[in-house]
Amino acid sequence: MHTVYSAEHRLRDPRTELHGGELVAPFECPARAEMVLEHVKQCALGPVLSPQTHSLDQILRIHDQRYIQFLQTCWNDWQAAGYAGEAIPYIWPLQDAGEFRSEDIQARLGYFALASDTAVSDGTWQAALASAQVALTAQNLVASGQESAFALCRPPGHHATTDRFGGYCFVNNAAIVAQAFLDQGASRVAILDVDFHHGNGTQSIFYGRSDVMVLSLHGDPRVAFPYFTGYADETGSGDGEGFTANYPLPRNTEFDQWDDALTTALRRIAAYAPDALVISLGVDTFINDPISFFRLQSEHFTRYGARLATAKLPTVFLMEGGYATEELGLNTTNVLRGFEGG
Ligand code: B3N
Ligand code: ZN
Repeated sequence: MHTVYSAEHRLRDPRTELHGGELVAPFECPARAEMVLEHVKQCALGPVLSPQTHSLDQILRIHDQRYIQFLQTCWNDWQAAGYAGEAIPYIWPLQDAGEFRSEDIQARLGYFALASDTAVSDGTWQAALASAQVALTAQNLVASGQESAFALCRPPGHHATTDRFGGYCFVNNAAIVAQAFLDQGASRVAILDVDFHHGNGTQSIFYGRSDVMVLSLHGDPRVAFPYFTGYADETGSGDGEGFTANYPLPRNTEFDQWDDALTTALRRIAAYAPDALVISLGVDTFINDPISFFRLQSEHFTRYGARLATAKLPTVFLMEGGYATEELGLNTTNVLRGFEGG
């Protein structure tokens, strides 16, 4: 399997994350992608390619222009305002406040942020753009005939909505890849999100559409980020009714229970008969992940990788979360090698 990787991910290196009322060292850090790359090379998964340049238009198929402009200028505007720390929002519009009317960087930060965990720092936009280029290059490989490809995206994407960042995500790589398949002639695309956290951004982007089915296995949002979405009764709306599926799972979920949910999701995908499959691959389902609460062990990642291959679909894997840095590379490559049959 080809891997697409860009060293530009290192430009996203914030000093701070707001957690529990303290500024802590971010869990989502450059060492993550480097560990995965090291394992990709060590296990000889296949060639490692640099991304091609794709037009910003492909990102604008998913994200609002004003939001992208905000990401492009946020750090400069924040610095120009004279703040000493990194850009973290502290005020949000009330739900009934309508369009915000202030252009102050504080107002724009609050408007375009879905949470305050994720600081905007120098290089964030460049890294997020490179992450999307990595994703689109992997999509191109699969669209051109490769059975599968791995986009070693960093920062991740699945929490980003059309116009909100948060949960360590800025640009929704899975949505951009799915849209690229459709724009190149696919009729239906399935996105299966196996990250520990609900992919709220991906869900919201396609909630009213039937040409992209979004399925997500994740920690019960009653007790896990992002809290407000990911419930089993969220099934899509309008034309999209029946094309969203959520499988929330409780604390201490073991592999067998997780795998039962995967079986159900794979049946839904088979019935949908998509032209391509996009996997939002987070490995924060691992037992030792520092911010999650499932109990998958390293060998389970190999087993479910093999199960994903039974869908027999052109497949793009996109890196999402996973914070047990030591085992991150092994768990990720276990999925990919499992998919390839060992
Ligand atoms: O949920 C958390 C969080 C939970 C537990 C933590 N411990 C025990 C140190 C720390 C943080 N934070 C909110 C931001 C989480 C963003 C999730 C990103 C992700 O992987 N999405 O897939
Ligand atoms: Zn996650």
